[in-house]
Amino acid sequence: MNNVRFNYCKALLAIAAICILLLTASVQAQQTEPTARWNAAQYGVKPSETEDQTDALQALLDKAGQAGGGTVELASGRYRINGNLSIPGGVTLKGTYSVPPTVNRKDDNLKGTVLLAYAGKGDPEGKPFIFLAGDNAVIAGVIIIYPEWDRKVVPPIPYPPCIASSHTNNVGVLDCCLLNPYEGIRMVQAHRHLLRNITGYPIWRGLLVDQCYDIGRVENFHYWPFGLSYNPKDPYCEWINKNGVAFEFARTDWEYVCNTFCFGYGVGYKFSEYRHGAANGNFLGLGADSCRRAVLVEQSQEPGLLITNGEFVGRWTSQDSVCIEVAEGNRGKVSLNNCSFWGPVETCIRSNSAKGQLTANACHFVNWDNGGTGASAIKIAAGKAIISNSTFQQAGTHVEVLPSAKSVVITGNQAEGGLNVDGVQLPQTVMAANELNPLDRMTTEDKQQYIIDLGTSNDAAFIRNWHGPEQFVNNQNETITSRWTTRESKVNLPVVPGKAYQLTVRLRANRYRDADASPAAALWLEDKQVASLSQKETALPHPDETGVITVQIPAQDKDRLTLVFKAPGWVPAEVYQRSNDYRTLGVQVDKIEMKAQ
Ligand SMILES: [Ca+2]
Repeated sequence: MNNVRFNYCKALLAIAAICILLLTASVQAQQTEPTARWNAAQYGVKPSETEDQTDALQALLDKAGQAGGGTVELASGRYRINGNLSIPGGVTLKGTYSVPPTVNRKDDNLKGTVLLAYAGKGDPEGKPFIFLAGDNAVIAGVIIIYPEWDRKVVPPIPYPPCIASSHTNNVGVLDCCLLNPYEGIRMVQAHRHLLRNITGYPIWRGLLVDQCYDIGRVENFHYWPFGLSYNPKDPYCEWINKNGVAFEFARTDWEYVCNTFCFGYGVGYKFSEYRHGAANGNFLGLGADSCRRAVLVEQSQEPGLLITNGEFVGRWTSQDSVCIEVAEGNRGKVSLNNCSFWGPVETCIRSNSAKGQLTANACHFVNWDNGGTGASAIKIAAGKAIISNSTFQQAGTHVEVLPSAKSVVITGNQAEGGLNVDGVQLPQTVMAANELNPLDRMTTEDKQQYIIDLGTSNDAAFIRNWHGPEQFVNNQNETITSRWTTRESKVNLPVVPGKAYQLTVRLRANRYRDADASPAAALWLEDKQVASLSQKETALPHPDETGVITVQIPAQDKDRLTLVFKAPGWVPAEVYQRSNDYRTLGVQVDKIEMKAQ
């Protein structure tokens, strides 16, 4: 037994000696042999929510920089960083993640590397939390959380950028979650940046690129309300939905942006101009949901913005949202190819730029005219535009050309109810090979006698600025299709020149509130009042019944007349206690009939 115990002790001693030798060797290797990786835990950096790790981690980053670069590895854990970190050229600060993580709540007990940021509270122009200080500096695989953030504080407290770089080449931000920074990433004179696989919900701005003169890459972003239970009416969510910008591109040459998504911002993608100019580039697979402006082009370079495979989605009950707005001063071309627009929105594309050119090719549109007042899917208020090979999945006004537009070419489009263009008669509107609407298809014989049946899918080509289609049941239990007029609703009436007509308007009698109240409610033909809409004068039946107004129209030179329903308007919610209907209504119309005499 003794012998065995003696041998056992000897073996233990021998093992201990070997261990000491190995340890010594390893310490010597750390000191003398070159390495490309530093494990931060071995240099006094430890996970702690209470003890500041700034100095220890910065010292190791500097050491890696002095060694010529390499990777500083941070093990799983929450690291409190009271100050700022500067990553030297050639150094990667790397956490545990190799795909971008997401977070449900900021206090989740997450596995993986989490940096807790505190510095710069209240100072948006202060030092960034992480500065990529030299060429090829990289941060990768971490979650960054601002623990002092509080969604109940509105407006949110500003902080400096979470990650920034300037006067560098080839810096990178990879596989990170920027959970709740005030400003996410700022790249100014950071040429050929590579920003890839980023999640999070930056508050005021997610990304700014400016003064980047060689091609930067932005790929696979997902800016979505991580860490929040989202409620559009919550003041914090509302603040971001009004003031937040997910992506902003000012002067950058040939920026490549691919597969990026954002939710609930004031502007999803903002193209702006500061002192050094604006952007041009390739924007493939942009997504924006529930933004006031999915894309806002304030300015772009003349080679333009190539936006392909975009998905631009509306914003619930909003009546002021536009998916793509091109501002008046924009000079560059905006090219939209194979983009899809859906979700409730007022207008999908609005171009106001006199010098710019907009092309929408092979795009798809549905769910516009959220307010139901006849808003168009595409509105060209200025400059030049081409709308081609696109599809519109609902009846309504598909394209609106204003007299201030320079040239609008509309070809090869299909639309529910036939393509319906407002401004078709303008000399600058050129159209060919579009799906015809019922008005386009009318022969001279058709024009002798026809009925516009309001509230059915083929009424859209005839009407402008009406509320949406709806139905009511009359005294005979018949379902009547109809539309309400707005304060001023128009109807295009084709006529055969030289023929007199009888016009018959069939409308619902009992909701004549406005007409009762105001003698100004009237029917106009071109610039002449032709009939009253007043209850007394028209003596329409009561209640829930349709009555008729007839007007004799003398022979005309032209082949189209405009009938206008004018009314000061009334609001159901102001008349009926239980109503939630805040629309301004005029009268409810079932049918309009024209008959040559
Ligand atoms: Ca009808």
